[in-house]
Amino acid sequence: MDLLFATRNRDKSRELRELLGRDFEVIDLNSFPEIGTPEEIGKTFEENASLKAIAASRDRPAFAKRPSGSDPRRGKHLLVIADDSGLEVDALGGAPGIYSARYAGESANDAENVDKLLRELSTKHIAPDQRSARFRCVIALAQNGKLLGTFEGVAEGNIADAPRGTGGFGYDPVFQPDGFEQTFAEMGPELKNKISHRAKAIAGLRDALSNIDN
Ligand code: ITT
Repeated sequence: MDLLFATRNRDKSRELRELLGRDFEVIDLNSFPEIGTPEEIGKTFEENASLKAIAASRDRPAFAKRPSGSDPRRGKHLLVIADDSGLEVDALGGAPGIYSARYAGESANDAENVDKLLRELSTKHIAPDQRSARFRCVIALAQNGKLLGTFEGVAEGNIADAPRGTGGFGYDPVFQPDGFEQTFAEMGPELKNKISHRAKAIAGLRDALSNIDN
């Protein structure tokens, strides 16, 4: 099954491909420079995931020019998914939450966001046993400008006192999931993909896709 993933975040795309496996051909917006990215004006992960999926699924002419020379008619009905995700830290009232990607500023990179998070926790003197947090991921599924469903996954854990590990992306080096000694960045993709927020959201998406005749 073909899916257009409405993201330009290559780390998310890589993880989604690993999670969905070979039954799905996933193309992301890096193959469609002409498709614009909507402003993420929603107040929840669900709203932002939905608006990203719906906006991209309206852009039918772009799909007709799909790479790989496949049947352009399929473009009209192409299923579109979008992922809105982030980290909620209890001691910070749920921040950075939906602002995770731009926590340290509009064009902040992963290292700057992680730095800001650790600085906030240390400035507020948050003790190691009060650093509970969760990753939340909502995946929205849309077709022809209509929302077909949203699927949520959550991974509970704690914020480490310093970054550890080189795998993954984003806040992975400081997120230690409950029941594990390693951070997401230390454990490698196989284990992360078994327990992550994104893996749980994908389970719901898979169920929905198995009921769609496309
Ligand atoms: P798109 O909107 O184009 O999909 P984005 O990077 O802007 O890409 P979001 O608005 O959903 O995506 O922001 C998600 C941020 O949350 C992301 O930049 C990471 O910093 C963080 N994040 C999400 N999932 C993560 C994961 O599995 N591991 C580490 N950090 C994650």
